[in-house]
Amino acid sequence: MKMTFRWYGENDCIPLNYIKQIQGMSGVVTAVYDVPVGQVWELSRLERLKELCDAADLEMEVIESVPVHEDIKLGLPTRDAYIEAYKQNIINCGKVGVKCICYNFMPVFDWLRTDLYFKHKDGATSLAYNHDTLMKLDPKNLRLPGWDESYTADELNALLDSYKGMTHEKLFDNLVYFLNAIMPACDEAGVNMAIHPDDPPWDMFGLPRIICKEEDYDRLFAAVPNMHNGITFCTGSLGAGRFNDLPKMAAKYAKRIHFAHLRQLKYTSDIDFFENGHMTELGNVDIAEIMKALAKNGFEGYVRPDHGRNIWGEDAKPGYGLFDRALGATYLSGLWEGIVKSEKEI
Ligand code: DNO
Repeated sequence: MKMTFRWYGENDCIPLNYIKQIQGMSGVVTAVYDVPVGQVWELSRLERLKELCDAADLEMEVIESVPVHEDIKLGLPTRDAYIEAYKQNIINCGKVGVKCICYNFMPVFDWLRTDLYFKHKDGATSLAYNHDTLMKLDPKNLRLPGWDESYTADELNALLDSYKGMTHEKLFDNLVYFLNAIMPACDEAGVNMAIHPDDPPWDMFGLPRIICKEEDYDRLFAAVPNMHNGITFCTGSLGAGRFNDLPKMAAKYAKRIHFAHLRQLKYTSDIDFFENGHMTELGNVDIAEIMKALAKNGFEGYVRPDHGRNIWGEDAKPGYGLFDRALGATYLSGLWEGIVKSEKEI
């Protein structure tokens, strides 16, 4: 297991040396953020990021994300050119020592939340999800931080229209087509692909979502068995689905889990939730059992503390402050050390 921390590049207000000061931190998870989706990232841009990480004595072995162009998800004739660009990105990432690329295959929208500043009694804030509130929103006017914000309202409308008639089966076929096409580049570059689950794991605004539950992974690995085809095991996304048994899934797929996002959430109804500090007792995700399942089943991937609360007056990007993610990282490293040591003693 390697503990990592998401870093939004040179514009991130959290400096690399602060990240290095978190005990047990091996490296950062980052990306080139200002190149439009579907284009090749210049090697020099990756080299620049790598130099900064080297200077801070942090590894840069995980990229989150290389986004997938919507034409690939839609299966349009133009997809092949975008796939070629994606392959070049994989090769370029490999050249600077990247070992794992996180991506998702959610149509149009990435993660969805209705409150970025949900207030806790102790003054902390965190992200929250309320289904009824979301259903009342107009998808054509939605914006959340961290998404691709480059669409104009007209472009977003046109994109939503182009998904009319898209089924789960077609979307899955388009994912398999994409993965089969890029696997040779992954083999050549020694890079693992780690698909992020749909967040939350159910259909949204009539758009199909296909990476939500155990059977979805079974189907994915049956279709593309190459071990470079793997998972970003996001406990917050999968955990929002009451139907998912996370420790069971972590054990079953431990060797396919190239990257784990460990995050806590607390249910407030059958479907709603808010995010919380990482400890197991603070929510419905059994972080301790998940770590145990990973450790016992040969997990060798990267971990990062996901979405923290905003605490101690920090004015941070929602979910991505320094303080609570640093606490999360040390909690997770402590759990891991305890599990590994007790395993050796048995
Ligand atoms: C949210 C993140 C996601 C994730 C992408 C991966 O905080 O976990 O935005 O980076 O879905 O492609």
